[in-house]
Amino acid sequence: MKSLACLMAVCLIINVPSNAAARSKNKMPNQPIKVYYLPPSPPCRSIIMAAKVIGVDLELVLTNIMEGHHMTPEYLKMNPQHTIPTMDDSGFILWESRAILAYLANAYGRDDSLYPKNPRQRAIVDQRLNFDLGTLYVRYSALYLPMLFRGEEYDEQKADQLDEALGWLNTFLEGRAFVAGDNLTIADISIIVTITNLEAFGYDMSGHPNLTKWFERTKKALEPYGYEEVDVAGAKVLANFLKKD
Ligand SMILES: N[C@@H](CCC(=O)N[C@@H](CS)C(=O)NCC(=O)O)C(=O)O
Repeated sequence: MKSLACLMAVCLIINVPSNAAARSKNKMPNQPIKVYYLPPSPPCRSIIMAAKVIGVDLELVLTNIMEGHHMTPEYLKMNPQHTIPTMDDSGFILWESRAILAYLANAYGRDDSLYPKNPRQRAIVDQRLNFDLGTLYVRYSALYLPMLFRGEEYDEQKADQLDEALGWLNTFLEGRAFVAGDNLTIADISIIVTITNLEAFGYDMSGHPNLTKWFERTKKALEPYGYEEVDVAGAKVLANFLKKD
């Protein structure tokens, strides 16, 4: 197992100011929401961008999973599953990035555009989030995590399975600007981190034209909310890791 120690030698706390300007006070958290994170971690990147879109402040707690900071008794008490991201909103603890995205949008969203209240519209967002959790990210992980962390070779069969999932995503995007409809939702913010990794890894997505158009559109939509500094920067760290193999 390689080490990302250069990136995470210490645990520190970083305040990420948001654009919370026009927010009524009762919609703001009492104190910044803590998120235990690591910069290159894809699910952590989605939380940071979503918080910026929503306009809610985060207190980011750098958590070095390569050095076991997620296995301390304190961390395990908070999250027995020992994953990052983990959120602590004034004592309300939550993990699983897509659940955190939904919570932030529900609790602090200016309106319901990121996570619609309409049952059918919300169901489509949920379907995309579940597709991401259960299919897209799983197939991405099956191909790339062994290459990233165990130095294994590119596996054509796993690549075909990932490409099949990208093909499904391409089909979902037929006639839609964003993955769940006409506007950006938390599903786009969850899915883009995987697609950003694929771009950084040099994966050829040109066979999926709806997907590549959506990718450019969503990059633009997230540009003011840390797309380059958070998402691309994290993906580049992983890509460098890949190239060292
Ligand atoms: N489905 C979870 C995945 C979380 C996850 O596996 N995070 C990785 C880092 S990207 C992690 O915490 N690994 C350490 C561990 O599982 O012990 C989510 O979206 O939050």
